[in-house]
Amino acid sequence: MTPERAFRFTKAIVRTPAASVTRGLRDGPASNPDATLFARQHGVYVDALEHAGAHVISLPPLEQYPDSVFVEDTTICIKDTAILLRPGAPSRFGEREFIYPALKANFNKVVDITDVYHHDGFIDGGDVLLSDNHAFIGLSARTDQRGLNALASILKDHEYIPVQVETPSSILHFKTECGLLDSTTIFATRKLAALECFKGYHIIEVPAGEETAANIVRFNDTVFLSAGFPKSEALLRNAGYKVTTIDTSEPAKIDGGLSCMSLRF
Ligand code: CIR
Repeated sequence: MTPERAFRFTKAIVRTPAASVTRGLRDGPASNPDATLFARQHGVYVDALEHAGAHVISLPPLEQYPDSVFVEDTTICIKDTAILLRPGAPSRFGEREFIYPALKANFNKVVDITDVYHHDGFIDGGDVLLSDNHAFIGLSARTDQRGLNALASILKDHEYIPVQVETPSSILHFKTECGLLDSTTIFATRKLAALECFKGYHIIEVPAGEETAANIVRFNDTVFLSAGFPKSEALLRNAGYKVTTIDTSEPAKIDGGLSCMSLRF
């Protein structure tokens, strides 16, 4: 197993937000995102990935899929292998076929999770947190037991130890409230930390009231943090991390954050 494989990357795949992003799925009654501002924030995100060392592969917008900017939910990337998932929201299922060509072009091997036990379960990438050794997979409204089992069986072949977690029902995706800071440290809300699933890891708890900050991205030496969370920013900087803040006000209106807007490998 390659040390630091969970955050040493050279490439990222993103998809330009479509104008239809204003109709993205959301849990609550949040107002529609502003498509122009969303695109601007997405541009800043792409620049930050490049600055952190990514060669960014940018895919064209898909108007028929308002949530397709959130590419993370379609795929798990592990070195030279991509695992094509079965997203759990009916309106997003078709995103699979549009990410597939980019996976074929950029990975040595693409495994379609559908082929594992010919299963018909569901799983979103937002429910999967990979460290160097563990694959934490959260059951959620988008990820069921069959989807989880299929992914776990594939990941075992890539030297990951699967850890099944019950995501509290108030949380959309497991990673909505946690993220990897380094090989042994996880940033997690109190609610997720209380599940005691991160045994053996050091947890830095997201300051109360800043739970939305939990969805970070570690890319090489940089930790991306959503802007507007001063306690989290100070906490991470004081812990020695190099932090870049990015405004995610528009993705947040449709339950999106930082990790969901890219595939990193
Ligand atoms: C959805 O509900 O599917 C999108 N509006 C948000 C997806 C966010 N994805 C993620 O956190 N991995």
